[in-house]
Amino acid sequence: MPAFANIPKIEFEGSRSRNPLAFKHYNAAEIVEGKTMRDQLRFSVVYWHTMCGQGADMFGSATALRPWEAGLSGLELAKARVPVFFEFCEKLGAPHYAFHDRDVAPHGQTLKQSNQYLDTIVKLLKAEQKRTGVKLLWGTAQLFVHPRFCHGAATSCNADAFAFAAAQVKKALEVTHELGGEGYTFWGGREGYSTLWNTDMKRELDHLAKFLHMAVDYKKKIGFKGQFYIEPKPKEPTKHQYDADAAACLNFLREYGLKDHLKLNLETNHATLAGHSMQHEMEVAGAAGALGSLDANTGDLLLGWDTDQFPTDIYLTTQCMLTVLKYGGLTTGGVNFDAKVRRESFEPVDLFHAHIGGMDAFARGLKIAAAIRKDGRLAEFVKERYSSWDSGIGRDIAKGKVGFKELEAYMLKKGEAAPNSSGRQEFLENLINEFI
Ligand code: XLS
Ligand code: NI
Ligand code: NI
Repeated sequence: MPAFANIPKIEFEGSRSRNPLAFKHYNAAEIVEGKTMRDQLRFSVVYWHTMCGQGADMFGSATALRPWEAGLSGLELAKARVPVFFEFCEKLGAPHYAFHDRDVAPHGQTLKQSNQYLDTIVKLLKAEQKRTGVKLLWGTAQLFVHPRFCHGAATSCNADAFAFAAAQVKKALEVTHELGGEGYTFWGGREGYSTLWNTDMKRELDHLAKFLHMAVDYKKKIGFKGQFYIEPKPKEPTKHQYDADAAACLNFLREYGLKDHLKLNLETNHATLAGHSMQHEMEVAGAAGALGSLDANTGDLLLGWDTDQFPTDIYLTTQCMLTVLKYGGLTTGGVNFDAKVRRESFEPVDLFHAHIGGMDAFARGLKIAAAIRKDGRLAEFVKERYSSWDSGIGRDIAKGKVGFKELEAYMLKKGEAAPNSSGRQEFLENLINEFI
């Protein structure tokens, strides 16, 4: 008996449809900027929120109604979730998914037992991938729930915690490889500190770099060709997370010779927590050739934590897709809904509404971004704004032909800088609204 027996396959019905279980904008086969929407957006469903999220928060217990879980626990529960998850992805038409080792399979009493549990589930995942054609966008290891990681994993003061984490990532890389994963993500769950009084920051960062180098080596060893990602997040759970934002991650990667091996997996809510917009984070990554994948969600600007809501803001998705298209589109990465339904939205059908809404919001963002690019006025304005660098003294500076001495001589002769032109922010904001 299918888990979502009353829910049909979600079809594209167009913007006039009033069917909550249909796409109004996401038409997988439609071509936008030379690729199908399916290939431009590469949507992905996360296992942890979708299958394991129970609606609990720090003040209240689980609310989610998940009939397929009735009476089950441990490995039996983990097994029961697999076909439900793939039924969900299939009905939604999501081409990808992502998981942590410990959300698909439970923690065992020992590492050995945990590995056995994982192997059992990986067999089922593999069969379901084959049956449905749904692919693994990226895998990851959960290195933050168990008490052994209370001081962090790769940055723990306890070398054994580092060793355990290494063993766990080794296994997670193997299974990601086995499942044909297109990537692997490192989110430094507890890699940070709660107080500097007890912390040797330099030592912890050295260890984190060592850990990632080991992962790079092991990746080569097993012939895993997927893309590695590092996911920035500034706080929560610790006061300060080392991978605080895109710029901090890039600096860390460069400092430790890891830049060629990892791109960034950027999450909207993490950008907000860092005091940045998602577009800012994407531009920072894109400019460094490190725009990898998106954890598509959104925060609530009135709440200061990682609420992981589904993205519905067309401005946000437009900005995301403008930046994605600007940097050549998603290749190995995707639009991965690292997002969860609200505690108050406890029925299974809410999972569908949430994902359909996110997919439609990104589909609109994609189409709007493509229209803005086709129109060309925005790009033309920016090009024109910098035109003083295309000839004369600007070009000489950019080409490294002049230094301070020549520039002084130039200005002494000229007397005053050429007049500035208006930034036209309001004009541009209005222009964007023409498309939204
Ligand atoms: C948590 C992170 C996490 C990563 C995967 O805030 O977003 O879900 O994406 O470990
Ligand atoms: Ni994430
Ligand atoms: Ni998050």
